[in-house]
Amino acid sequence: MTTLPVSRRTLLAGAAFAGALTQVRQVAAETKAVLTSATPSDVDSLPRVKVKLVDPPFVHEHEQVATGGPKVVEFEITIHEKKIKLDDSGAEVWASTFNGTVPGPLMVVHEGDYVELTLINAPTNELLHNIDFHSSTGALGGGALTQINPGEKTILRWKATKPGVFVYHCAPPGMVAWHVVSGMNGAIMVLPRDGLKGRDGEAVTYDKVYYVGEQDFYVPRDAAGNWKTYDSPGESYEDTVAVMKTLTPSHVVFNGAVGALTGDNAMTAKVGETVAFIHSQANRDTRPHLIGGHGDYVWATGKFNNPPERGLETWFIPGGTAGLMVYTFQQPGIYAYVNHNLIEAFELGAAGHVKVEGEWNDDLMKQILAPSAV
Ligand SMILES: [Cu+2]
Repeated sequence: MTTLPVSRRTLLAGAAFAGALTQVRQVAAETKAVLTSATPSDVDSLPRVKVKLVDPPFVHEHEQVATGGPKVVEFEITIHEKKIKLDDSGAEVWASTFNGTVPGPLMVVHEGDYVELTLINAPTNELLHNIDFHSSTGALGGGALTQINPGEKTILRWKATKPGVFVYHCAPPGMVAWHVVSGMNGAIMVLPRDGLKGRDGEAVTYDKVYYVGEQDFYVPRDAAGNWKTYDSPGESYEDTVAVMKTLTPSHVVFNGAVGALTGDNAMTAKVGETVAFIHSQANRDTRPHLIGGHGDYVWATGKFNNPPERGLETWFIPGGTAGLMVYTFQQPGIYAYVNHNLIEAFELGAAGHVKVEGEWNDDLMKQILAPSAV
């Protein structure tokens, strides 16, 4: 790691925003006092489960219908700042990551469970980080209680009271946008205890689940139009913010890079299998679409107290939101799963593949005449 001058490093750690920081810390202290006094004393007697997180697009093992009562679900995430390659043209970015991946890992709990996250800021990092869970209540989503410098850790517990899929992201005072578009976001799914339900109360279950995290990146170019590269996250800060302010991303990708979910990395399914796709975008609006398929059940804004929409072609997910789509595949083949702003999909990278095996159904589609001369 390049050593930064102290003044620069301090700035990057957020101390230049001392006013805001002090304010946030005060809020944090007050909130902590309230939280402590209001915390039910029986949380300590609840069963505890330790969950090992896995890298997206995969999701850790979980029950769809909860057995037993509420639990304390323990997760551990280490924050790593690392250089990642975005494509084959030399574009790279100093990503800030939860657990080393963009997006961070998907967590799954049930409504009424307590999430207990140990958050570690790796000592090799240079920036202050924290975590804001959209699914939690109070203290800037936990952001005010979790600010940690490199080499520090913190433990946050919050009760999952709202069922749905929700974004989480880093939100350090004064630098929220930069951390989020440096890849520091992920999602959590809070399932209803009795599982997902359709509009008529029917059970909606899935055979497998994938987590697609869409990310906009803003890589600066030099005067000749070549991608600029940097020795540390801090060195890239000013140039990157300048590009961010154009609101024009250089890349819009799934799971951290162009091609992260295509070819050998494609998602897979079988005909007859029901697949849940969780899709998050922490910063920008998006519109997922499965080319050749549909959204059988779609919670576009991801909140399970609302009934799902049925049979959609494309669904809209506002920036700062995670959504869920459930589809039963009916035909084999390679499906493209895209952001249906097709410029973002095919020119900037927001496309993945689902490789589906099984029997072709002629009733649903049949080529009556292969392309031939008139
Ligand atoms: Cu951060």
